[in-house]
Amino acid sequence: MLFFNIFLKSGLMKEIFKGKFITFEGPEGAGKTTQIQLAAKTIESYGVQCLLTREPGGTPLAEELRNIIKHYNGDEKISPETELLLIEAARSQHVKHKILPALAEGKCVLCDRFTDSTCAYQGGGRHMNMENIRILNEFAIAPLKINATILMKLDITEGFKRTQVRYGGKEVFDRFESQNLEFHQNVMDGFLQIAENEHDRVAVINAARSIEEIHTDIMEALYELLR
Ligand code: T5A
Repeated sequence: MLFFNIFLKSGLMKEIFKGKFITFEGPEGAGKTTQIQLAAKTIESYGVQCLLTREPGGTPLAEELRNIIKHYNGDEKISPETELLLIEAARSQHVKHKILPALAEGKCVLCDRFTDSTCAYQGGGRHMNMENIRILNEFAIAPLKINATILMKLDITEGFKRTQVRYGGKEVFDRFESQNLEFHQNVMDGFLQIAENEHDRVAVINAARSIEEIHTDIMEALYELLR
C-alpha cells in the first residue's frame, strides 16, 4: 500500500512539473542558486528532467552580454536605458534558443532571476518607467509565460553578509552589488509589490532560515501554485 501511494504521488508530481517554467527571484545573496539546485534534485526524483539556467545569461551570446551588464567599467558609463536593453537582448536570445526548446521537450525549466528582476532592479532600483519595462519584457519573452515564481525574502544586509562569506571576506562588488542600501531596499520593495499584485503566480518564502527548511517550503509552495 505504501509503495502504491508513493507511486501515485510520484505520477501526480510528474504531471505537475512536466514542461513548466519556474523562476527564482530575490535580493543579492538570498540563496536562489542554492535552492534552485535542491529543487531540481527533488523534481528529477519525480521523473521529470530539469534544465537549470540563469539571467542575465543562459546562452553563449547572452553570457557575453551578462559580463558587460555586470562588470563593464570603461570610461563610457552605461546609461539605465542601455542597461535595460542589454538585459532584454540577452533575455530574448535566452528564451528563443534555450528556454522554449527545453519546455517543448517536456523539461521543467528553473531560471535564476527573470523578468521580475528587471521590474525590481531597473524599475525599483533605477526608477525606470514600469510600463516601458513591461512592454520590453513582453517583447523579449513572447510567447513564453511563467508558471510559478519563488520570491526569496531576506534582509538585504544579511544577503550581502552571505555573499561576502562566499568571496572569503574580500570586498568584490559588481555594478549592482556596488549600489547603495537605498537602491537595494527599493529593489526588495519592488519584488514584494510584484508578489502582492500577483499572488496566484508568486510565493514569498522566508529565506532567513536553514537551507533544508527553505527547501521544504519551496516545494510545498510550488505544489500549491502549479497543481
Ligand atoms: N539583474 C538581473 C538586473 O539588474 N536585472 C535583471 O533583469 C536581471 C535578470 C545578477 C545581477 O543582475 C541583476 C541582479 C543581480 O545583481 P548574480 O551574480 O546572478 O547577478 O546575482 P545573484 O542572482 O544575486 O546571485 P548570488 O549568487 O549573489 O545570490 P543567490 O544565488 O541568491 O545566493 P547563493 O545561493 O549563491 O547563496 C549565497 C551564499 O549564501 C549561502 C551560500 O552557501 C552562498 O555562500 N547560503 C546560505 N547561508 C545561510 N543560510 C542559508 N539558508 C543559505 N542559503 C545560501
